[in-house]
Amino acid sequence: LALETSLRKAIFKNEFVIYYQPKMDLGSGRITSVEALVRWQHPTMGLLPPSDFIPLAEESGLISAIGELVMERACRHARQWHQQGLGDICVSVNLSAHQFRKGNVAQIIDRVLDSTGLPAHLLELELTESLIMEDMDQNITLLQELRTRGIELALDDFGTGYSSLSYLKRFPVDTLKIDRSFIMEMDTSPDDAAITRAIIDMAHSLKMRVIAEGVETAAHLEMLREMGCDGIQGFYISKPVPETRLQEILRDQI
Ligand code: G
Ligand code: G
Ligand code: MN
Ligand code: NA
Repeated sequence: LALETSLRKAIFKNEFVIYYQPKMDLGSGRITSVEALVRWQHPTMGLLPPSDFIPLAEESGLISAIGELVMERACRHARQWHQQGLGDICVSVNLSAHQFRKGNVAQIIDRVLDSTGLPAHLLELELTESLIMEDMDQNITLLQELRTRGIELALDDFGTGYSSLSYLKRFPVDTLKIDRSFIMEMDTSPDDAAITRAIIDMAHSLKMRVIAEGVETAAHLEMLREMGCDGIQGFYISKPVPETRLQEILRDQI
């Protein structure tokens, strides 16, 4: 309860900091998008990772307010990178089921895009299968509506959920993100390599882009390139970094 009280205070004072993890497009070798990952700059405990407070935020419903702050700030940053000549960098924001349940997520996104001036195609939402499945028909309608605005949609942690592949073709998403559990041992596990290759081929058959998470070595990168993967994210490219560091990374590739 003490933590929930201080989390409420943190929202009021906006003590959240966003780190960004670059994603590299394998066709061009360039960073074309980044994932926003929230941290809590706690007044006494230091910089807290999401695992320390996101579960409580989900449980208490405070995740909706935090998610809105994250989206607002991430879109503002992406707009600034554009204005600073750092390129058309797409920013990805993780959404939780609670934000969908509230029913006003489209209005919030519209307001954020409007107030920050970020073009819709430079915002990507990362969703999980379980989030979409929670109220599938209603959520698919909502996602289609967001997509017509030009917002990008990605299915996060793909391969770890329980949803049937027959649902996948109904999900209106642009990109699949292969969960890092398949990537991290793909160079020693033929099974993981086979699953990864199958996901890539299936995504392409469904006209989706596919990116791999948890890429930690050059060997992973080369295997994924050979398999036709479109993009990669992971420590081999960069760990999540503060916004000022991201600016340097983007400046270095101009
Ligand atoms: O690097 P990392 O420890 O930052 O992230 C851990 C997890 O926390 C990620 O897998 C992501 O799903 C979750 N997460 C990070 N930022 C956010 C956020 O802004 N909103 C939500 N709902 N989840 C987030
Ligand atoms: O939203 P998601 O759960 O996918 O968030 C990404 C999480 O994965 C973050 O916690 C981030 O720090 C972590 N991560 C990103 N790249 C790597 C990587 O190459 N290896 C490992 N072990 N974790 C990673
Ligand atoms: Mn994610
Ligand atoms: Na993931």
